Order: sequence, then C-alpha cells, then structure tokens
Amino acid sequence: MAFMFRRRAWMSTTLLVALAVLAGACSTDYPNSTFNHTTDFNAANDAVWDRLLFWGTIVFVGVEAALLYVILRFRRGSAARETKPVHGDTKLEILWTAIPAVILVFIAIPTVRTIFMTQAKAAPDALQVEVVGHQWWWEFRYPELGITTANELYLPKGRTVNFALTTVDVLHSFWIPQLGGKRDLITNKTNYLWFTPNADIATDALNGFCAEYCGSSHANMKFRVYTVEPAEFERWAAHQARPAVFPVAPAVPAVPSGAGVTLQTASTAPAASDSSAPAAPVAPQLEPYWFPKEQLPSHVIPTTKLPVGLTFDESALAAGDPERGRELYSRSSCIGCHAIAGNPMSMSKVGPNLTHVATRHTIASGLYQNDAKHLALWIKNAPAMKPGSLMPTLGVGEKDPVRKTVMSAAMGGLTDAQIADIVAYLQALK
Ligand code: HEC
Ligand SMILES: [Cu+2]
Repeated sequence: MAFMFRRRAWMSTTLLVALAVLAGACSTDYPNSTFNHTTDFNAANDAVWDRLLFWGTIVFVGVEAALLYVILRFRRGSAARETKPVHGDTKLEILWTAIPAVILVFIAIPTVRTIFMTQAKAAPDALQVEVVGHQWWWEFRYPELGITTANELYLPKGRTVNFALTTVDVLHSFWIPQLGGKRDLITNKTNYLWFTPNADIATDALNGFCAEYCGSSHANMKFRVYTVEPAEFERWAAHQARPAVFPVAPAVPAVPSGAGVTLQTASTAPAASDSSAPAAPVAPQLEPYWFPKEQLPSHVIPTTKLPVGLTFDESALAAGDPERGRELYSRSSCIGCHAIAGNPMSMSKVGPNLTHVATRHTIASGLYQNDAKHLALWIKNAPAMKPGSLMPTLGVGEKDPVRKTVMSAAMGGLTDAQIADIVAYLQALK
C-alpha cells in the first residue's frame, strides 16, 4: 500500500515537472537568447550548435536503443542469457573506433571553420569601438567619432563593429547574448571581437553583461545596447561628440536665427535661409537622438531594490537648481573623478564620463533608472547602492558601508539640498 502510494506521488511529481518544463518552453519572450540570428557572429555559432545537437541526438538515440535492447534481450530468465565474448574481435573494434572518428570530423570541420571566421581581423571599414572594463562599469569610446560614454552602447544596423577590449583593473568579459561574445578583457592585452548586426533587425534595446567574475559587484556590471538605424546612429554620434549643452538657456548665435541651427532649436528650426545672414558657413547640426524612453522594453528597465534606510528629502529635489549645481559640482570632489566636456573643471577619468549623462536611461551600469531620485541617492551613498562601488559615500551623515566612517560637512559631505542642485545640473546634461 505504502509502496503504491509512493509510486503515485513520484509519478505525479514527475508529470508536474514535465508539464512545467513544457509550459516554460512555450514562452516566446527570450530577451537574452543567443539563438536569434541577429548578427553574422551568432548565426555562425548557432549553426555549429545545431550541428552538434544533430550528431549528438543521433549518438544518443543509437546508444540508448542499444542499451534498451541489451537490457531486454539479456534480462534474467530470458533464453539468451549466455553471451558470446567479443574480446579480440578486430572487425568490431575497427568499427567502433571508426564511427566516432567520422562523427568527430563532421563536428570538427564546422567548429574550426567558425573559430577561424570569428577570430579573423575585422573588415578595415568597421566601426571602431574601444571597450574598457572597470570595476564595475563599462567605458565605451568611439575613437573615430570623438565619443566617450559609459554603460550604454549604440550600434548602427548593417555595419560591422569592431570592439577593442581592454581593462584597467581585473579580468572582465564582454557579452551581449543577443548579438555576440563573450570575449575576455585581459590586463595589458587588447582582445578583439567583431560582428555585423543584420540590417533588418528591430530597433531595440538589449542587455549586456560582464561574464567573468570580477569582484563584489560583478553581477551588477551590466550594460545596455541599442541597435538603431544608421541615420539615428549618426544623429546620436554627432550629438554625443559635442560638449555638454549648458546652460540650457538658448545660446545667442552670431548668426541670426534660422541660418545657424543651434542645438536647442534643432528640432524646431527649419534650415531656412536668411538673406541678411552673413556668409559665415555654419555646419548643419543633426537633431540629437537617443533611444526613446517610451520604447524601452521591460527587460532593460532596472528594478533593483533600494538599500534599506537610505532616503532622500523629495521636496529638496523639486527645489534643485542646475546653475547652483554646476557651481557646486565644479568645486566638489566630483571633478577629481569625472569628466564633463564643456566644463573645464571636470576632466578626470576615474569614473564614467558625465558629458551627456542625461541621455542615458540607466546609471551605475544598468543597476538603476536614470532619474532624479536615483541620481540623488547614488550621490548620497553610492557604496550602499552598489556593493563595493568605487564612488565614495558623499552625503552628510551617511555611513560608508565598508569603512563605517560617517561623512561630515567638514569632509566635503553634501546636504540633500546641495545634492538636489547637482542632480538638477546632471539632468540638464542632455
Ligand atoms: C573617487 C572618485 C569619485 C568621486 C569623488 C565621485 N565619483 Fe561619481 N563615480 C565614480 C565611479 C568609479 C563611478 C562608477 C561606479 C559604478 O558604476 O560602479 C561613478 C559613477 C557616477 C555616476 C553614475 C554614472 C553612470 O553613467 O553610471 C554619477 C551620476 C556620478 N558618479 C556623479 C558624481 C558626482 C555628482 C560626484 C560629486 C558629488 C561624484 N560622482 C564623485 C567615481 C567618483
Ligand atoms: Cu566585470
């Protein structure tokens, strides 16, 4: 009776697990799948994988069939229990050496071919992107375009991109499951990785990860990748290459309005010609582009919980003033670590480049949404927001979670009102 019951429980559990696996397989939303043919790189890898699966399945079915046959045919009580020894059967030994060897050849040829293809040098006209790993964030530079940014990568569809991968500290690994990777970032060595996003893939936001354990916030070392139309990429790049636009008040161009399309009016001003304008040629500026917030898919929107006990006076945020913030930022510790092109006080390269920080959707390498509240909490106590973060605790009265020291005004600590001003400044850096 007890046995019957246990067998039933066992069977229903098995059935339940099988159903759950089946139901799980029905989902069509795989935001981090490596099996989509979105680039030449992952199409080639997937072809190798399919080949392995094909031969692996044949071997599996063959071996299992032979096993079942032997179990049934030579079971206890059957007539065929006496077996004939096969030791020294040359024919048989040649056969079971040759068959696996042939299968290995079928696997080895496409594998080696794919290795050679993906390890080759990228085409010379590829878009160059330097990827620098930091504990625990990503620096992205487009050397030909004069852009330095962090944690958010823009890639034009249909063009080969060649990543030069290095690290300033420990080993990291660059991985965008939907597009390609992984490849290691190694100290004192440049590794390369290239692929071409297909021209017909969707304009999309994808996840990227660090895939090599690199310390306490390794799991928090993520990034975002936006696959965009070539024209959008050009607009993005032209904008990112310019210094920060600050103050936000409309610039007074030497050229009367209309002829010189300034950044602030680029979206509204038509390229109308003004006959009274001097002949000074003004390069037409492209309308700035960054991936529209409303189109972000849910899998790139961070949902990280805030640390317990870290709060911010929300009414102070509303009172933040960008001009006061710029002034304060420019004489605070921030300038010892960050660069903002257009702010001559801020030229350091320890932390992420903040020139166009307000055009990014996340902060702290994909950990939090880039909004006033998260920026404020981040500045107040970054190590509490991200374990091990190399940006120090800066809020007055805040405790450094590792050193246990408490920040004071005398040490350069910032009050909520001061942080609110700096946040207003950062949010103006479009
Ligand atoms: C000792 C160096 C240091 C100082 C001082 C410092 N930061 Fe940072 N900051 C960093 C580092 C390093 C990071 C990246 C941390 C991470 O993501 O793990 C960072 C990240 C940031 C980010 C997020 C950027 C992004 O794109 O993810 C902002 C915003 C920021 N800092 C603003 C400030 C401001 C404002 C100040 C001054 C009040 C300041 N920082 C002072 C080193 C510093
Ligand atoms: Cu890492």
